[in-house]
Amino acid sequence: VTAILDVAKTAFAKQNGAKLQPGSGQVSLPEDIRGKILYDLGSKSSSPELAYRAAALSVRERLIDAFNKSQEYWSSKDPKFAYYLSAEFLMGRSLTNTVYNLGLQGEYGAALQELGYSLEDLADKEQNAALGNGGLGRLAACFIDSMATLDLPGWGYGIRYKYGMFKQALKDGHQKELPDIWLTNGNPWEIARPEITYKVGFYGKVDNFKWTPAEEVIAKAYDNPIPGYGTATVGNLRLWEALPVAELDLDKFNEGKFAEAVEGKRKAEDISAVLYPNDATEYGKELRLKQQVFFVSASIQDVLARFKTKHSDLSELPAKAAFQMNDTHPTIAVAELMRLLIDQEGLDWDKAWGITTKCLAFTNHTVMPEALEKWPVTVMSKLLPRHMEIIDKIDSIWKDSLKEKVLSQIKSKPAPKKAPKAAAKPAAKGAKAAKEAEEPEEDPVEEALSKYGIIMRNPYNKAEKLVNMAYLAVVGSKAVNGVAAIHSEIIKETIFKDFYELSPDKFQNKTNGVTPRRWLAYCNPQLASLITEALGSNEWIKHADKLQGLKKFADDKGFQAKWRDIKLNNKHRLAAKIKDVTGIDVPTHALYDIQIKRIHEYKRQHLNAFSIIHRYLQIKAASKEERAKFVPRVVVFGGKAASAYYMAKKMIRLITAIGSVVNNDPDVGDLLKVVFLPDYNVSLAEVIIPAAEVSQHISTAGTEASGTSNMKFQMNGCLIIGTMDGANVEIADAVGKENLFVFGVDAKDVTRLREERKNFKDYDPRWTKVMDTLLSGKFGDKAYFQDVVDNVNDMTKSNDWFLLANDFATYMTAQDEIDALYKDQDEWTRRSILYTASSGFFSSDRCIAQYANEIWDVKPVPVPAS
Ligand code: Z15
Repeated sequence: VTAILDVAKTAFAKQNGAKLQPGSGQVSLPEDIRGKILYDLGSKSSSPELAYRAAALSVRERLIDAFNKSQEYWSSKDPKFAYYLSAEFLMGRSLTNTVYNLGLQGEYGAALQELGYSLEDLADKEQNAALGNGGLGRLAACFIDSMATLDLPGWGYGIRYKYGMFKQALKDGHQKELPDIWLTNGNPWEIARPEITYKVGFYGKVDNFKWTPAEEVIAKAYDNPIPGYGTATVGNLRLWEALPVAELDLDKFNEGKFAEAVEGKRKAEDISAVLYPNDATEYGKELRLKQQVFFVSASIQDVLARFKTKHSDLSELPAKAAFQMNDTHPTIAVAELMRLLIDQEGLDWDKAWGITTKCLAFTNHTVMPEALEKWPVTVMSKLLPRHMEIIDKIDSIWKDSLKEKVLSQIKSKPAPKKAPKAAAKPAAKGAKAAKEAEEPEEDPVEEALSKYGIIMRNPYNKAEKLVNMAYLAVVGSKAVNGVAAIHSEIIKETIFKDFYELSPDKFQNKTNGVTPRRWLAYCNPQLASLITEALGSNEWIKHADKLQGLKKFADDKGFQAKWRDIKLNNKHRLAAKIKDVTGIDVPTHALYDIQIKRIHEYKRQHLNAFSIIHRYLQIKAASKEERAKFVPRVVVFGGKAASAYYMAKKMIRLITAIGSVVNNDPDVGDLLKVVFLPDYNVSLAEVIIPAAEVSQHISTAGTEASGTSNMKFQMNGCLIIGTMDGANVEIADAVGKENLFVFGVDAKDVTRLREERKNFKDYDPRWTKVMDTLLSGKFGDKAYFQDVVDNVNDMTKSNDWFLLANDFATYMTAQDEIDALYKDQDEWTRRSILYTASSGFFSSDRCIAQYANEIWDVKPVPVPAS
């Protein structure tokens, strides 16, 4: 068959003139690209945009060849696969990554040069695939890169959003959201699979365990090949698009009601239309739950369908498939796998439960209560009546299994005397009091069991019941993990304490990682060359531990000078970018200080902003001679605020307001520049991170699960100012804590401090000055910033939940240490080299190898070359 196809291909190509295959030596690469411009894009002239698309189409063919080989090979070997279920994959651009991973940079570089272009210039024309919000989505992208690189049979599964993460513009210093229309010119990196479709149902009735959905949609597959580095393996990211079962309602159409005739189509397509732009904040909308079931159901159906082409006994499923649930978003998988096994495959409950709990694993990414999804039972029963029935049963069997334990606990402890409720709350009035009075007295066993309940009462509205998705995931999974050592400890002590005590062995840690390909080798090519030269090989790109070998160069003055030169070149590149998008001139001799991440109170960009105000006041107060001693700084911010996040949007305005005063004050000049780069995304990060000299990871201890940009900065030799939070703790262990600028309270003290703050009086005078300046109107509309200040500075209105005032003094000390150290460029550079040298642990290759060994039990199956 292959031979016939080859003959047919060549015959067709000959007829077609330009369609000769580049790999076959029949046509040169520049000719191939020219042919694509002419025949695929239909243009007789070229432009960078057209050349990008033509080059991408050319690369696509080679990628597909390798992809088909890999998938056929894996299929023939039938190994166990890992399936990474994630509502988000923040891929960024693909051209450079694909060309480099396939080892084609030489060929394509030369071909494009012949056509008058460079790969780098064309790469810039590609739209970012922004199908994710931030850390969680980018982590999923790094993970599938590592799976392919490690030859691990595995696929990602997610949603092909028509509109990804919104584009951020600044209007008068305020965030403005614009739609991300990324598919208009087509997407050369995907392969549509019209023949791979599944139905997903919603609403309707359950009659004697049989569900008849009232609405159905089609999930259509799109494959996105994921090339590994230094291997023939090409993995897959399969994304689902929602389509109507019928294009048109013919009855309505024939009645002449054309708008109504397409109503159903629009409703179906809505499901994969937009990414919810919330990072670790509330969702709560029915459409969001619909998206979740939509992609989870299609993915599991797809896996079962493939499994059944080779096996008939479903009890073998756990030996062939591991599903990793990325946060609570895909956790409806617990109920959906049960439903498919029972309702479609005819298994009994116990057998289905045995299989489900061996196949699924769950990663938690946050302890922030607003991000731990809890769906009202009313919403779930309406949209997913059969799933709700299954969850009810899981919950009751689960609690039954704990009854004896709870009973013995009750017997061993004297029952606490209950004060009569009405008398104990003299102040309770009106509706609230009525509700509490109506509350039925709980049976003590039921009450003791309630803390384990998957179905729980809404603590703010006791009449409402909620499905706690994280608890459903914990009960339905064989393993539960956090994403950094400290975070994995915290979840065992807080949100999952009761579950941890019941099954301690279920709980694991998998410290996050990032791909050293995109985040060092490709985004920082000069540093990559220097590293390869120093280490004598480029093996570090695949074995990041080898970066350790740089340690012996840390004190080498000649090496330090080369290292610094490259940083300076990268700063020039960033300065040009800043000039290009904001018009601001920033000096390249200044210290580049960066904070890029989603805007959130817990990440405390406003703490950074307050310290800038302090710095500004210091400069203003200084004499000419004193000013000469200041270390010039460029402070760069980037990040999006969730559209409905009021305070985050004010934080952006705070930064831009400070920038417009500081950047235009002649007293300040080059000593301080404050830049907010709009529309922070993956490709902007690839320019910013290599140029960074210090980066800020300053969340209130205990709030940032891990952070992953901290690892990217570390890899690129950027020093870190940070709290003992998330992966900062492990980075400090690796680099040596004394080489970071560490400040702030410890996670274990946070709860106590929040309590104590009710009487907080101990304000640092610098802090008070900053607050006064903000309220003086120095940075524009003082009324606008009143509630920003109130939130952190007025204990009668708020209790400074994220402890900014509390951490301010130690933060300022750490800032002073930065300035002092920057004056000693040799020591600064020595540390910078040490950061990169000790970043190997934070490769996603290490992280994914741990998932594969410690959770999935998936083994590498290397695809033979050619
Ligand atoms: C998100 O980006 C993260 C957690 C979430 O629960 C959601 Cl909904 C989105 C982030 C964490 O905030 C960050 O600390 C972590 O590094 C990242 O996930 C990847 O684990």
